[in-house]
Amino acid sequence: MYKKFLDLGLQPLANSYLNKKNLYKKEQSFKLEVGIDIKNFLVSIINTVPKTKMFNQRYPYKSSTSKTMMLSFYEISKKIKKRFNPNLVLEIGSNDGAFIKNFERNKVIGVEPCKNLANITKKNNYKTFSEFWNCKLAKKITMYKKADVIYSANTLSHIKDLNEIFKAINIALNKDGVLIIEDPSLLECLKSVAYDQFYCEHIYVFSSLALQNVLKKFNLKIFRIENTSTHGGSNRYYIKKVFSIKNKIDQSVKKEINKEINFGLKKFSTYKKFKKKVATSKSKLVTIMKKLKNKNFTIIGYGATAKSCTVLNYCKIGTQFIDYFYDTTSNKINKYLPGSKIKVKKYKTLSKKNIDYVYLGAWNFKKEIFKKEKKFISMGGKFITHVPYPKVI
Ligand code: JHZ
Ligand code: SAH
Repeated sequence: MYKKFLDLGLQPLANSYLNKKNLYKKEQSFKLEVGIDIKNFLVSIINTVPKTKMFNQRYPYKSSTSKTMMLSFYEISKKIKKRFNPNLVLEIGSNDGAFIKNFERNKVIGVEPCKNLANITKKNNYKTFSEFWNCKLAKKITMYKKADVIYSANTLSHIKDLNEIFKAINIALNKDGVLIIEDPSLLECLKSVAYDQFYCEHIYVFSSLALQNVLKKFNLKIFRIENTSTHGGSNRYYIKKVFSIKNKIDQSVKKEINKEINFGLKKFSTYKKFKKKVATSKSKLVTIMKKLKNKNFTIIGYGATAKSCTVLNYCKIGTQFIDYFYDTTSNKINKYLPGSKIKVKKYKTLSKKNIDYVYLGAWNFKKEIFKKEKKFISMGGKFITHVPYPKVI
């Protein structure tokens, strides 16, 4: 049973971009509420949307649109090769191939339910199964050869049925194999009041505590945790079948869990405090927008993210404040953000001539974006962010 601690209102599906034709049609929506399973400390959205409504041939997100992610996938694949020398790597949620393209074609298999994306890697001759991850698929893929490494970034937190995921992983993973999961960290999310980590696709925001509890049932164990800076602060969990852990568990596991306990992830009061901070964040962001608009400044958005969908709809920010969003993703251009109906335009280098303020939808790529927009910044162009608290930078 989930104990509710946050209500982010009625929300559309975060990646269901609108086009001119359906702009004024009633959008599908759901109540975005967040709760915690007190037994496992697992934080989850309470009402979920059927997976096929979110992940289908129209899915627009492409991992390879940011240099930061490309580099991160290159580096982890180098590490995997060096540390584990795998004969077969399996990726769950391979998207457009940003990770698998770092491996030899005969040593890697992708699983990606969105056909438009799976077709990209298939065309590049990477073996890809365009299906949802489950036991049946695990048996089919690894009938003759099991995986030495299963890697899954920003995907397992999107799958409701954790029983099915981990049962299937147990089927597909070699007895000495390593499962590597990478997902946004609940600790970082709460610390930086990044409430936009909650939307339809993010069914769970994992903590080490919760994951450790969930894994017990499947005889899987975390033996190492690395903190990574991607997506606003994530954790990379290294996991093995319990009986195959010969060496000691790395100290990083205890360290991370203690960090989480000390922050208060086991106490419901921590989540109630977060709820208050979220409400403050909303009113501050709206105040900033109102002040700037009253002075007739032009505000645009940068990075039409799934996260933005939560912020814009929760704060009721629409075209009264933001003229349009810039984004580099081909599938989002000339479409409209769900709910707020703000238009997404093809990215152009920012110019002070027609833009004063830029709301950072992709705040998780602040470093990469600020580097790209050096000129705009040097000319006095300003950004607005809500993480870790609403401010102009
Ligand atoms: P980004 C999606 O979330 C959905 P989103 C999903 N649920 C998830 O977990 C993460 O991805 C992994 C654009 N951009 O990665 C590209 C620029 O325009 O924060 C993207 O549309 N210029 C699967 O959508 C968006 O911003 C740039 O210079 O919250 C970034 O989306 C850069 C760097 C990005 O994920
Ligand atoms: N791993 C990439 C992609 C993350 S986006 C990255 O880190 O950038 C999440 C991906 O998971 C999407 O491409 C989506 O289609 C896929 N996905 C969602 N549900 C899934 C499921 N049940 N099984 C396998 N993949 C799934």
